Amino acid sequence: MSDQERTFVMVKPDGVQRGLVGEVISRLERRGLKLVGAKFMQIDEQLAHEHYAEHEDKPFFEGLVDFITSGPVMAMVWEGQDATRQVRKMMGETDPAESAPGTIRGDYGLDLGRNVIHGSDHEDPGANEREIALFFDDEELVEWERIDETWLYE
Ligand code: DAT
Ligand code: MG
Repeated sequence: MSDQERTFVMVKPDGVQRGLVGEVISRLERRGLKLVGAKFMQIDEQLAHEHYAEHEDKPFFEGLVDFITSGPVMAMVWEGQDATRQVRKMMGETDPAESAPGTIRGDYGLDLGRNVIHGSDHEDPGANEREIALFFDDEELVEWERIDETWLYE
């Protein structure tokens, strides 16, 4: 059970509208990742700006904020070995059109601005912890053991 970490994952408004919340959760569960927090919510303007602060100066920023606040999202925290990087691999590339079949974006998206899922950036150290803290209070996260943990980890 080394390298256990938590990562922030969100089914975006397009994924929610298209009924993909269960599909995303199933894939992460089956992989062996553990759900430790979940919140079905609507993101307001301020939270959207904080969450996407790194993109503030990009030309697509306004459209991104409009999109992420346009409907409910499923915000979640998932835990597991190397969780941040593994979730990113399961997501595919930022652009669904460049994402391999078998990845979430490669299976469920076609357009860069409608890419179904957010996951913390594994190349940005601390991004996972920052995003978790932005969306969840400590007491909203649950510590528990999956019954199959001894079969998931050597
Ligand atoms: P990722 O979501 O893969 O971490 P990112 O952090 O670079 O990608 O960008 C955040 C989101 O912004 C991304 O999911 C979709 C949108 N986006 C990124 N680049 C874009 C672009 N060139 N045009 C339009 N939207 C873009
Ligand atoms: Mg990112």
